Amino acid sequence: MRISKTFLAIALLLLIAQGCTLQSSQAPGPQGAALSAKPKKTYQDLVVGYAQIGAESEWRTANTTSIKQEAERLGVELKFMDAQQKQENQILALRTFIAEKVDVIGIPAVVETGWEEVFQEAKDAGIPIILVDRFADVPEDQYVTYLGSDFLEEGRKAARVMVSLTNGNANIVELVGTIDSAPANGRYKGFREILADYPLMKIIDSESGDFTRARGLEVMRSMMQKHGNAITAVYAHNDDMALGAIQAIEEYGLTPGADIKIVSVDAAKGAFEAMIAGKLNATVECNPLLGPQFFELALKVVNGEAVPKRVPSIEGIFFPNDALRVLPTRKY
Ligand code: GYE
Repeated sequence: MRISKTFLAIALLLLIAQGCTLQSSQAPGPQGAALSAKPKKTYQDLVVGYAQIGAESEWRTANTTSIKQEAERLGVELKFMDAQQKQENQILALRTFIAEKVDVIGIPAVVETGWEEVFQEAKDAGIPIILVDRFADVPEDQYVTYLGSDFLEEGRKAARVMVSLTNGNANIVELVGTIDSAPANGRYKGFREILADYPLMKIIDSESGDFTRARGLEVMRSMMQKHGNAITAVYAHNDDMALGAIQAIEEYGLTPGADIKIVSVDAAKGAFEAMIAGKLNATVECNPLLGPQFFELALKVVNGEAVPKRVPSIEGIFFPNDALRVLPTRKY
């Protein structure tokens, strides 16, 4: 009896001592949890898979740079794959990351649907998924958090700006982003939500330019052939497509920014240059510099810390008047 009491006391002391050392090397946490917790991972221990969509736009290039630079800065081991805008390639990337047993996966889903099967495979392998930039329409238990912009709100902002630029009276051509992608869906819907109150704001045509400048040019060329002078406004779901449209409008012999008002989304450098040249009337900001927030979330998730299910980015709108002053401060 006596011996076992002494033994218990020593065991208790040892446990407390171990708890103290564990706690001192960790971020503050609940005392009880520290006693049983594994040592926490640091950025240098992290292995992260990032299944990038491609390089379709200035926005995407800036997003890639942000992820790569931040991984480098923090000492995270980053496995980066470029899916060339194809869902099957992104699925392949996820399966590769699962086989390689990465700690966490980040993915901007190229389209919203068709992810359940592979997301479940990651879940079964115990690998958490963080949705970055583009949402995937999957059950809530298949991803830990979604970090990105509010695309619906971006569509609303673009519509409000378009209404004021055209005094509530316009024949609009819409250049839609990648079909079934979260940003295209949100920007499409939010725009219409606001326009519903303005009967003279008409969307006379709408087609996908897949978020690229080349497709924006092609689609706008055919729109000019089809509707010609009837077009008074263009709403492009991103700056690259707007830049393509600007070229098509000039080729047709009209003046972009004056004969045809143009509003786009992203606020990338190319848009500022176009605004300075008077060819673009406004751009709604969508922030691609998600690296710092992404890796912070990744580390928390891997260490079992709570993260919000939705982490939004803060964004504004820019006009030609600000463009000269703001351009030198832009990081993308
Ligand atoms: O607006 C566009 C890019 O998903 C928010 O993708 C992103 C969009 C961005 O290609 O330029």
